[in-house]
Amino acid sequence: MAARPGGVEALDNTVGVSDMCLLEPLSEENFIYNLYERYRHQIIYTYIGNVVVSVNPYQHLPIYSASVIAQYRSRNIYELPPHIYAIADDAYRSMRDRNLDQCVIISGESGSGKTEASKYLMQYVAAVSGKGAAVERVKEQLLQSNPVLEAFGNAKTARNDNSSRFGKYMDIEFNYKGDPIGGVITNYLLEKSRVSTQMAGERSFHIFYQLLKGADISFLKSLYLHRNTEHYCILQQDNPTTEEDNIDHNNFWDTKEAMEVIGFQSAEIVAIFQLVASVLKLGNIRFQHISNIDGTDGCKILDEEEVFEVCDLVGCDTELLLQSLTQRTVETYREQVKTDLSSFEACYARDALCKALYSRLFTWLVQRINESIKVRKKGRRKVIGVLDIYGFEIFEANSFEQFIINYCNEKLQQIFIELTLKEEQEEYISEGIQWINVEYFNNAVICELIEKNNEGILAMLDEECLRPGNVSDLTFLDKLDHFCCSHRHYQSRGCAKSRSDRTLPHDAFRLIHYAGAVTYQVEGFIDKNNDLLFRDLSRTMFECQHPLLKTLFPEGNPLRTSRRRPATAGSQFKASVTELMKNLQTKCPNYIRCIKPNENKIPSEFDTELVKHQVRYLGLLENVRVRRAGYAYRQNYQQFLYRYKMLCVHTWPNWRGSGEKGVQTMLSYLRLNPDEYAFGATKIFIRNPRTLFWFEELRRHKLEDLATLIQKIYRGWT
Ligand code: AD9
Ligand code: MG
Repeated sequence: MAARPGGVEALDNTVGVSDMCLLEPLSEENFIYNLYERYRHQIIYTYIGNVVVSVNPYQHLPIYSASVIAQYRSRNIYELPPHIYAIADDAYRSMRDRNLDQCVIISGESGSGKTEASKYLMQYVAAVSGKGAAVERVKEQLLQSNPVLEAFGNAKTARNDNSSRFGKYMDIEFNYKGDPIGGVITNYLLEKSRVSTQMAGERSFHIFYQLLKGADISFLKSLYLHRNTEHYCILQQDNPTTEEDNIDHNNFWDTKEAMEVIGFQSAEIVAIFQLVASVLKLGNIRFQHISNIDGTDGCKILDEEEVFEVCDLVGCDTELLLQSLTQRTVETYREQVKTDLSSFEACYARDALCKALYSRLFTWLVQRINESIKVRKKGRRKVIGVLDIYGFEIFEANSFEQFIINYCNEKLQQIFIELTLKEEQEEYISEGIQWINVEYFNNAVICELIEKNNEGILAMLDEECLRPGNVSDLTFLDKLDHFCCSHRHYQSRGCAKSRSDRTLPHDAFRLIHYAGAVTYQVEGFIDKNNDLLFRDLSRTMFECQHPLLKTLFPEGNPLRTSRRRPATAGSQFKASVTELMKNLQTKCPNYIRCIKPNENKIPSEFDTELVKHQVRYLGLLENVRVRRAGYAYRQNYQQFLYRYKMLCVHTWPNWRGSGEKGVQTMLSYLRLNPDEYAFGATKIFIRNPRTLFWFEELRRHKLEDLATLIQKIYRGWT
């Protein structure tokens, strides 16, 4: 294929239809063919009304340049070919000019392009909003939070080489003029199990490789590190190529620079890398089994050198760390007794420490960034929130992390249904507009199965974690089988015949998610949900001289008297997701629905079956149906009249009657086909996006005529 032009020309608008609402006839086949045709011509964006459907191109396209940004600036959404920039502009102007807080919800499965979309969106908003040194600095800080969080929170997975292993919601805050003045980032559950283990072909978090490949040898020496990743037991990487090494090397310097732009002090950066290095070194500690004289199991540390070096890095008493890695204090009513850990238990405790250290460091980083970007001035702020959360995942082996990630995606689908399908249909009813109901699959029933108080899977997991006695992952599964087998989205081998699937392993259950069936291995559920660290280790961490460790391990403070059990990982996540959903519901939603065209991460391959699956579960066809059966645009009478009254001699310049009558007068003057609009109780509904586009054109011509007239009058005067 010939090289494509750059700029907005690269977004050829003549291939297929640019809004799926215009498809004739509407069918799944046509929908996918339209996506395919456009994708084949490297046109990755298509609308469903004001929802952007984006197909990952897996190659750099010339559609994100400054000139394209300039062309989308202050233009109506239907004037130019579909682009993320168009909805970014729409959201930005609604926020700035109409005082409406916005959120952009980006969804799609792992590797579909959500994180990239969120960055293009931020880049656009930064480019079109205010100027001046102070504003530029804020923008730079907001943008630079991305490489830092990606370095510490993203990793290579089977699905995506740069997969977000945490959820992120970022509020960008603006002043009354629409200039960015700061932001707040909320992070959701980092997949910390990745710190100690990774599946074949995957990697741990980027920062480990970046540090080893990128840092100066003298810095590595000061952290007691070797350049070679193979030296570290917790790092997996299959024979990295020189190119991969170079990428890690360069990214290290980008991450460091981004930290500096955000405002991290040099000492803070060193402190952060001391902890990263400590995680690597702790991961290298091996234990040897020993039998105690009293017949109990114990263990000894084989790699004391690593312990000494960690102690040096974090200012820890060596004896204390050696002891807390191999022994555990058991508190009874009257006394405290030290018991030896078996080598198995010691490995478990070591891994728990690595994971706790790393994930708490990550949360601290987010807070630290928030400290830098927070708005210090009082006064009313307007907000655009951007949600980029881990996509739906189905791996060969799925564990607690996938369960949490997929639960979150169920909730996002729920909010999409609530706000676009359900609410839209309800609005027609409340406005008294004639309406044919469109059927769609409502996944509320799956959300309930997972999160219902006292009865949902999360509640049962918590119950099992808190239950004294013989508790294991399998007793948790028994409990699920007991309560959930009658649910049509739950399957397990332990269920009665009619609901059982004999192909399932004994230690797994399956959920029929909105996006597909996922089999979860229960191994590790109890542990990961409990998320406990032996108290000896948190005490030891708290006792260290290192500047961050007291903050990261507050429960290690011996003066802390609270014996309250911390909330489980599952219930914390549920609470934060509930909070997030509430927050999103207070804002005007904008959607980007991302689609992954192939599993091979390569350009120009369009796997029809894979795409069909996503189109189905994202409910895109239902979305088009609701949109087509209804009206693309609606606005309250007064606002509509205010914008377009100049198109009619009877309503311009002043209309004295009711808003509704004014709009009626105007539309009949324009001789618009009555099928094209409907009068609701409080709003005018316009069926076809093209009608609106036509109004905008007319309005622009009128404004130009007016401007020419004013110039003439002015010249006549002078
Ligand atoms: V996950 O749920 O975090 O695992 P995402 O975020 O949906 O996933 P991501 O944005 O990371 O996927 O995209 C995956 C890769 O696809 C990127 O690293 C790019 O190499 C590629 N990609 C995605 N979108 C674009 C794009 N608009 N242009 C070029 C893209 N490449
Ligand atoms: Mg991502």
